[in-house]
Amino acid sequence: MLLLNSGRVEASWITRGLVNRLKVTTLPGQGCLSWTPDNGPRLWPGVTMLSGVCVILVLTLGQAVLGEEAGYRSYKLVKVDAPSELKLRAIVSGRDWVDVFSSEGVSLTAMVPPRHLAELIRVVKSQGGKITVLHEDMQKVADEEYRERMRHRRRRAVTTKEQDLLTYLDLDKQYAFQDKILSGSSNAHMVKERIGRSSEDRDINLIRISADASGQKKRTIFIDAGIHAREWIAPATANYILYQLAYNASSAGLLRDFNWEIVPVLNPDGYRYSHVSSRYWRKNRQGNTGSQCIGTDLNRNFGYPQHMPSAGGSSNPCSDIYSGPSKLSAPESRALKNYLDSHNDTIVAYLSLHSFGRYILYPWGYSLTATPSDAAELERVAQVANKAMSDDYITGSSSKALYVAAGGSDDYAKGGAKIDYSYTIELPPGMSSRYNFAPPTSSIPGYTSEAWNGVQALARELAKVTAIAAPTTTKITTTTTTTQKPIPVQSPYYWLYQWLKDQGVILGK
Ligand code: 0X9
Ligand code: ZN
Repeated sequence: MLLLNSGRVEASWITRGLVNRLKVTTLPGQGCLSWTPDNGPRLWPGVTMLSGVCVILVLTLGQAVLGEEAGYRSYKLVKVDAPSELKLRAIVSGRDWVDVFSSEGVSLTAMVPPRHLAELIRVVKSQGGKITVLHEDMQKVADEEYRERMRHRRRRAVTTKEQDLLTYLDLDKQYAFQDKILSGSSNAHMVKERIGRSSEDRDINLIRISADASGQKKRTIFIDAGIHAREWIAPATANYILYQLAYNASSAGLLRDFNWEIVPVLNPDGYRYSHVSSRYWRKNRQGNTGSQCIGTDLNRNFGYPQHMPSAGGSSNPCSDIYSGPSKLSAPESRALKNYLDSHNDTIVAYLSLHSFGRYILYPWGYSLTATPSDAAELERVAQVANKAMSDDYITGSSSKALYVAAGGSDDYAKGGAKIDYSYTIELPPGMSSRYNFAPPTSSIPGYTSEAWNGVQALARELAKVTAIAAPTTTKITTTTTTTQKPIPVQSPYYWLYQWLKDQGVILGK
């Protein structure tokens, strides 16, 4: 579509499943000046002409420059079945252009650039495996997804927070939602806090939800989403959880037992980029010295127990799983790390929302052999959440249930920040669904409410088995309560302790 507007021409067209916006102006004697949100201004010198001609020139010459490299024309989605996990690893290893979407046992689904398909077919065959092309052109898939989204789009500029829960929000709408949610609840007290800034200087926001404004120190459940840009169901789920906690009166018990801290989009730059430019973008948008390629995979950058790109990450900045030059080199991972470190006296559970595949994962991701001493307890609580959802989540340590990948936020939360209950939840759809990072808008309510059921069940379980030191912000006048130490869950008197706590005789926790 072209719009003529007093010498300036604006064009918009759809590629990569996204609307591209281009403004072109004639600069007399100098040439054509184009501007796109992603590429900024660019001068096309040596041509002095009418605006309309400028547009044709820029559209024709500009495809490659103005973002075609971010498209997925003829990219294939393939399923690889290998005879063993070892052979599956051999197929992928060293091939940084294989963008693994999901993986289960001896199979994986990945997106592959067309120029590498022949090589992949050869390698899979030489390892005795099987390769099936699921989609011939991922651009078409992204375009179709975009059209589906547009069919569900609210035409009104102003939407209610309830309407916002029914769709995938672009970054501006996501920020607006965070502000909308803050006011209007009679059930909960909320504050927004900036925990850091992204590499492109955007706010990384956290919403703290508590029963009231007293500032009472309580056990806290921390949830983040959007570490990976393209996993849009994750921020949508975080928003839903925020809303339910703050606006559903039946969340009173959960607010009595816990404070909640939620970061709906940890990687705002990447999230925005996956909306406006490149649908399958995963990393942040940080530049890399000595490379044209952009971005670090934040979930390879947390450096626990140390920076280990060779364990399921990559040292190649062009890879989708680039671990970064050093641990915590990305401002987004640093922001999360600093927050967890400085609030680990209250945070009892860390939940990181990702997609897809329906997994509940816990540490360690960095090693197949290392196991946390409380793995059985982590598994037990994961099962409680699973039962409250569709009961078909795969639970387990992430290295065993999924794959080895060092540098994850969950490993840092447990090993670095010493938060006992640390989970990565891979939200729906399941592994075998034809929708990957793009479940249709119509499935959002089902998926988000399923996750909310799991989170509630997990919280109710953790209310029984976790405790923090007595609150410091509440003035306690009686001596009996200040000296009361939490009784461990194994104690035969735990039920009595819990009951006294519920009656308000013992404060805190
Ligand atoms: O690979 C990841 O970072 C996560 N899967 S995803 O498909 N969302 O990219 C899994 C992370 C599990 N945790 C660790 N490996 N520490
Ligand atoms: Zn992810």
